[in-house]
Amino acid sequence: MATSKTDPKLALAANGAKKSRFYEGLTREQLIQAYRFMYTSRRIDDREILLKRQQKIFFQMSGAGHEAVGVAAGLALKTGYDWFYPYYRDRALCLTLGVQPYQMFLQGVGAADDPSSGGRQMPSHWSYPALHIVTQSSPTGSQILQAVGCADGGRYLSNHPNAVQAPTSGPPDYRQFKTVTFQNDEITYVSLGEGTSSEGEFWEAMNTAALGKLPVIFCVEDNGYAISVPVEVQTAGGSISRLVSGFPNFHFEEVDGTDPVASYAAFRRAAKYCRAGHGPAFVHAHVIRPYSHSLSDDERLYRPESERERDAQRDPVTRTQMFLLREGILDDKGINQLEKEVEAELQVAVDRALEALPPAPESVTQYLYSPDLDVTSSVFDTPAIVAESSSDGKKVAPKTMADLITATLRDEMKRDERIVIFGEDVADCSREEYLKHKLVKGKGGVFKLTFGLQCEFGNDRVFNSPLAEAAIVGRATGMATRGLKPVVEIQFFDYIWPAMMQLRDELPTIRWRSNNGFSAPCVIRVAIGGYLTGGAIYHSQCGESIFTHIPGLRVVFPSNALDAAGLLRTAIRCDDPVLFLEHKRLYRESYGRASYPGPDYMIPFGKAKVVQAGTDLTVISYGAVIPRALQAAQKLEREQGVKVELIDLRSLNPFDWDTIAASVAKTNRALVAYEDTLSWGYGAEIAARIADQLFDQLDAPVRRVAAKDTFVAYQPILEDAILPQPNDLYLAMKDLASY
Ligand SMILES: Cc1ncc(C[n+]2csc(CCOP(=O)(O)OP(=O)(O)O)c2C)c(N)n1
Ligand SMILES: [Mg+2]
Repeated sequence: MATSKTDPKLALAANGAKKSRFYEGLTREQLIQAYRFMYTSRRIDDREILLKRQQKIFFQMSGAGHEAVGVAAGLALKTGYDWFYPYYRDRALCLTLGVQPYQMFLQGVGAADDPSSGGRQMPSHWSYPALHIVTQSSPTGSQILQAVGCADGGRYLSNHPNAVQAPTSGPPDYRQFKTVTFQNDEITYVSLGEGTSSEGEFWEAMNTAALGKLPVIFCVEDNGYAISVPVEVQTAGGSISRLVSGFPNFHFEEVDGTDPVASYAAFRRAAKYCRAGHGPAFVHAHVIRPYSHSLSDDERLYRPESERERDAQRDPVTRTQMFLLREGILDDKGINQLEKEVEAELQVAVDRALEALPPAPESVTQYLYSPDLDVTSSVFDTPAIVAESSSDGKKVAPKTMADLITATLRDEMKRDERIVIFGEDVADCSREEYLKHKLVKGKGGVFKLTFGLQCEFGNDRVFNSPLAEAAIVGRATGMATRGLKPVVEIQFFDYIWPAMMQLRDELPTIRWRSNNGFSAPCVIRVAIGGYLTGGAIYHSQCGESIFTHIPGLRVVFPSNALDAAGLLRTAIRCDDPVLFLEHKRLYRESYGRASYPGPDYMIPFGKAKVVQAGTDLTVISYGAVIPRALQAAQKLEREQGVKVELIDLRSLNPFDWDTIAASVAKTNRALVAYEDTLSWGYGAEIAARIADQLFDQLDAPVRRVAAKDTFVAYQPILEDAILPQPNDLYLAMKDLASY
């Protein structure tokens, strides 16, 4: 661990005048340029504030007080080479990296031509692909894990340079739609406020970066407040530097972030450390916040004038101007000239931006999903090629869903070097020497679905993650942004919730919010569901509707081995993020076993399977309810001659409306059956659509069978009473058929 601390009293005054004329390696021209960026940044804020008051823009977030540290980071790092996850106060950084003021004003007015989001995101939510500035969101802190994943992705590519290549022949896949680049000594920069360092994801990111010695610069821009909450109430002991100082493998800097020269020196040292491959760096920059939190906040309500005046003494723009004068780098005339040029440039930029056209209302759903590769298309409809007998001539026994998922993962990993698998316990054995000396067999997941993959593909392609679900998904998102295909595992659906911020506000939004500037197609495999006889409340949950409710996220839920293989391959090859729900009870069920359908078998999403054709009643279901519904339907036919058409949706978003509609047109009766709690569930939406769009075809009300609106209990008698059983399905079918 290396630590460097610059006296917060500041290098600006002491440095240039007495020590050297090199200003920590910055030339006079660079210092003038730095001031220009800082002044421009401040004046853009001032302009935006005016525009907001005139109701010409709709939101304003200022970078005031944070200019020096931003410019310093921009000068020390390389634009279009390193990667940047800058938070909303990093206007000066973005200017230094090459964003034009005009582009910032386009964002303010929400113009169609706004290169960061096409009018979809608030101003100061940066996204500029060519500059490697990755799309940013509003939740504070959710960028940090992605930055770690980005660094991880860069390092992986550096170790697997062939993975960059995309196939030029064969079936299309996601690799053909993204240019993937890396540099062997690249750095990922991520910034946040000191308030945000209280978020759990920050600590998960620090831990992951330290564990992997990843080249990430964490920059905490500490302005002493998170809206109205002062740092001593936010951070135990009042200093984030103190709290993080125990993380191994880090280089630490604490610096006056209102001093561009000292900040530059800190970033230079941090960058050197990271580029050399020693590990991550932490830059704690003390800055000020002269313009309240945002235009919706008036800091005079919680900060006395005396405190605000004290801050004003450290204003980075004024101080840098004084410094340039004192050092004789610019005189009054030079300063005036520079400021006049900036004002003129901004005037032109504002005038142009105010004339820019807004986006077309019809475009609102564009780029929720890949515009290049349609996951419902026939590209993903490939035949199963089954070997009837093995190489020794023996007939091949049908395989379980677990077997076929493993086989699919294995074949896809062989085909595509960009696939990495991580999650809790997914590796065979993290202590590789045990495997090497054959002391252990290896684990490969709590359900053993990844067994053998680490041994076959190596521990940089299949590895255990820390026990941190947000880190699993956030890191995967960052890696996928770089072009890798993480296929990660959430051990139990019941524990997916720490990742909810990443799954709701990040992963599915990336393509849409960046107007197709970025995408993160990865696969999240999740063991889901009950019927376990003792699974209880925390090993039995469903809850798929929470995720089908999220635009931008594909959700699939196979009920048998063959579908699991075909859908998983599609999930891996497609260009959208996919939540792949694997029912634990079905993993090794005798129902639905199948022979391996070969290394290219795929099923398009949004295509249901008619499990059993019928004429009297349509049952729409998926997952572990399918075998139960089939049992009930067969009994009903045996006993009453009622012919049920059973539809297995297989994929929940998108879902196959055409098959439902055609079936209901034939049977005139519909029952929706699912394992999750009845109310507000996935089936409610299907039922509502049938009632709305097929009303004329119906001879009976649309019914639902689902779990009781409670948690799943441990005692099997209770579990049976809670989850939908074959008999519940039978009774509902019988009742509806005779309605
Ligand atoms: C997860 C989350 N919680 C709350 C908010 C609302 N919010 C926006 S900025 C902010 C304060 C952030 O303070 P800090 O991290 O110190 O950054 P600063 O704005 O001071 O630069 C809050 C609470 C949010 N955007 N995201
Ligand atoms: Mg703050």
